[in-house]
Amino acid sequence: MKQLSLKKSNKSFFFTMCFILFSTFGFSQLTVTKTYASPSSVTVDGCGSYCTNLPGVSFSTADFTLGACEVTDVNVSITWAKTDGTCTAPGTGSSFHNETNFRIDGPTGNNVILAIPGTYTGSATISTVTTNLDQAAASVIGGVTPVSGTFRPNNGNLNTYNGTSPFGTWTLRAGDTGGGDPLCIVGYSVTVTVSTTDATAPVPDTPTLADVTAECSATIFAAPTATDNCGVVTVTNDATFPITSQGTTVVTWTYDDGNGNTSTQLQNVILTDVTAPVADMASLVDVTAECSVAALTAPTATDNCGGGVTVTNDATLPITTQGTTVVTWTYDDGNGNTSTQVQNVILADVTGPTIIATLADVIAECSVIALTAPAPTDNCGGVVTVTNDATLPITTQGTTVVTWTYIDVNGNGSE
Ligand SMILES: [Ca+2]
Ligand SMILES: [Ca+2]
Ligand SMILES: [Ca+2]
Ligand SMILES: [Ca+2]
Repeated sequence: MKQLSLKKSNKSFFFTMCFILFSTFGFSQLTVTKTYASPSSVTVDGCGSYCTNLPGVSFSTADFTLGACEVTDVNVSITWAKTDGTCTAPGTGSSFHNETNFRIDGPTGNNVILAIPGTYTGSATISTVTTNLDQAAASVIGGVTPVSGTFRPNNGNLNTYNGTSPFGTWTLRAGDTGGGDPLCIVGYSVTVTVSTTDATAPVPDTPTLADVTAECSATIFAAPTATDNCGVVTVTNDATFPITSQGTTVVTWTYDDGNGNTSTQLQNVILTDVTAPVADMASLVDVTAECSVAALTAPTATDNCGGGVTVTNDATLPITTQGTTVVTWTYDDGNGNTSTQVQNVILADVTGPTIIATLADVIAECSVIALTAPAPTDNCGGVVTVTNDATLPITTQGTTVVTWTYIDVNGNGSE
C-alpha cells in the first residue's frame, strides 16, 4: 500500500481569469472564470472521499466591475489523470478509476458533490482528461472509463448556488478511496455567471406578521425583516405613531432593496380597550338639604385610554323625597366600558312653618264664636296643619290669649 501524499509544488500556483459579458432580454449577466493550475500535478491517493482541498480560487467585487447581484450559473472544470505508478512517473498497470471522487465547496458554506466514489469504472491508465461539470449538461458523469467532456454532476446540484453571492473562495475537494494508483490533479477552474442587475424584490423573512395588540395605543414596534438576493434592505411603514384608533389598523411594511425593487407585507394593529374608567373619588360625599335638590354636581373619572369620560346619573330632578335617595352615576369611556358609583341625596326638613309675626286682635263685645285661621307657610311647602287651643265660643270679658299651632307635612311644629 502506498502512502497518502499531497505533493505540493515549490513553484508558485498559477491563477488565471477571464470575463464574458452578455445580455439576454435586457438582463445583463457577467461570467468570470478563475483557474488554479498546478505547476506539477497534485497527488491525491488513498485519503477517502473529498479529502484533499486543492488551493482555492476567489472571487471579489473587483472581479465584477459591472456589479454582481447573484449567481445564475456555476460550472466547474477539472483536468486530471488516474494512473498506475505515480503522478510524476505513471505506470501502465491498472489504475482503478472507481476510487475517484470530486466535490466543490462554495463560499457560502454550500458544497456540491460532483462525482461520488464509484462514479467511474475500468482500470486502464488514462492520459489527462478535462471534465467539465455543468448542471445543464445532457449526460451524467461516470459509468465509463474517464474521458474528456461536459457532464452533469451525478449526486449534487450546481444550481444550489443560483441566487447566492459569488464572493469568497471556492475550493475543489478531490478524493481517492484506495491506496496506490493516485489521482493526479493538474488544475481546475470555477466559472461563475452573475446577474449584473437586480430584478428581484426582497422576500419577507416571516411569511405572516403577528398581530400587534394593545388596549389604548401602539407606538413604534419592532420592524420585521426581509432578505434580498443582493441589495441592502430598507424597511419602512405607512403608520402614524402612536396608533390610537380602536379596532384594527392595517400597517403596510415596505421592503426596498435599493435597486428599485420593493415588496410589501401587512400587519394588523388591534386595539381593544377592555378597561372601564376609574372614579377619581373613592366615595362620593352625601348631598344634604332640607326640602329639595334641583341639581347635582357631576363627579369625575379617569380612563386608561385617556379619552373623554361621559358621566350620567339616574336621578330625576328635582329630588324632593325626604330621606335618602341613592343616585347612581355611570362613567362611560366610549369604548363600551362603563363603571358606576353611588351617591346619597339626603333630604331632612327640620324647619317648622314660618310664624306670623303679629296676629291681629279679635275684638267683640259679647262673644267670639269662630276664629279665622292664619295661613302660615313652610320652607318645604305643602299643607300646614293649623290648630288652636281656644274653646269656642269665647265669652269671657277681657283678653283671652289663643295659641295657634302650625305643623308642617314633615312633622315640624311651630307656635
Ligand atoms: Ca488510489
Ligand atoms: Ca433585490
Ligand atoms: Ca377604557
Ligand atoms: Ca318645614
